[in-house]
Amino acid sequence: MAKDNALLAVFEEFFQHSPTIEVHAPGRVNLIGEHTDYNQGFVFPAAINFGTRIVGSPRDDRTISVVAVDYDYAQCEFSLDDIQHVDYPGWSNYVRGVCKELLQDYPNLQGANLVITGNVPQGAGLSSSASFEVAIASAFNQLYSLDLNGVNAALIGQRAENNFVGCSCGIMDQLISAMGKKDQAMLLDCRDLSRQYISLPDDFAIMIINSNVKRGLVDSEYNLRRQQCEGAANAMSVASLREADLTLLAANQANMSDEEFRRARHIITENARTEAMFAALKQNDIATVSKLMAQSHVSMRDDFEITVPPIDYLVEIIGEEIGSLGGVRMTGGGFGGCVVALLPKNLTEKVSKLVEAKYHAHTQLKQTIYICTAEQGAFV
Ligand code: GAF
Repeated sequence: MAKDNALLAVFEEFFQHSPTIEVHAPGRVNLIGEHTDYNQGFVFPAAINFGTRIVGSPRDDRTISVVAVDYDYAQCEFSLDDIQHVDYPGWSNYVRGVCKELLQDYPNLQGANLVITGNVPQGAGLSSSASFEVAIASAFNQLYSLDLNGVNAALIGQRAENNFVGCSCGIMDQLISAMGKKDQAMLLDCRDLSRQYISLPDDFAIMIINSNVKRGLVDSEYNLRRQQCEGAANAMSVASLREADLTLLAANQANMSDEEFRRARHIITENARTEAMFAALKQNDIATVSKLMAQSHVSMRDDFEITVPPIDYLVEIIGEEIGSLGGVRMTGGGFGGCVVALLPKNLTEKVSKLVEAKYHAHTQLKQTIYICTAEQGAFV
């Protein structure tokens, strides 16, 4: 990510004046509660110290002019009166999508000059897109004093993703990017969007290990999981899987496919684990945290079928190393991406060395490790 002063200089070079606003929106790591958000369930993410930064100025016409520092300073322009999805440059669809959704609520929106940079690893399951969407919403909020709050901004970002970009994602990523708090994780109830925050233990680190598995077919597999969950909910005559429990599921097993059954079992058990993990962290009961994260991973691997062998391998070797002193599981939408470990700070070096020694030899891939901190969201 370009440094702030550098960003300023880029802006001045492209637009011949100084920016009037600067905003930042973080990516996120999810500690537990995977694919539960669009099933009206619980998620437990933290915003992280990687994000998207934008500097901008207002315009007196309806043109949006954007420079993407990380795409070789590519510049793209479009009019708020004619917002079309484009094949190229793909990144501009996030700007277009958010503008289109903003126009629903603010039809008289004016244009903007924007320079954007980010350092959330892309395609790693750390929400680079949500951070981009929330940063755009935040930029317009500041440029035109729009009275957006974090929840509205998150919903706008989610609608942009659902309606314009084409992924039927839930609300977790945008909401934590907008509403995360420093040094805290957030238990979000995706049914009513109520939030409870909890400080992470001082002597613990959030360690993220990027498997660097290239994620393929993510959107289509993601959308398919969502359909299967809806299929299972229909078979049980409930509005969402949040309303179901294991007894109802067993009673209706004959009404659904084996896949629908296992997808639903993951969601039902994952919701329970997510609430239990919040309670365990409150008690500083790390042995329980460890067990819940391990169970979550197995459920994602066997019932939801969203993990891949290199990720399973990372979870296995790290889990063996840290035992009940910490937890480890895949984080994010799946089909590649990252593993998250919540572990005592004094174990991070040992775990890094272990992964370095074993991961490449076993998978021919090279990991990237980030020791992260929980950070403040764009609207906090
Ligand atoms: C992706 C989605 F964008 C989120 O809404 C969530 O469903 C997550 O996958 C899985 O928990 O990040």
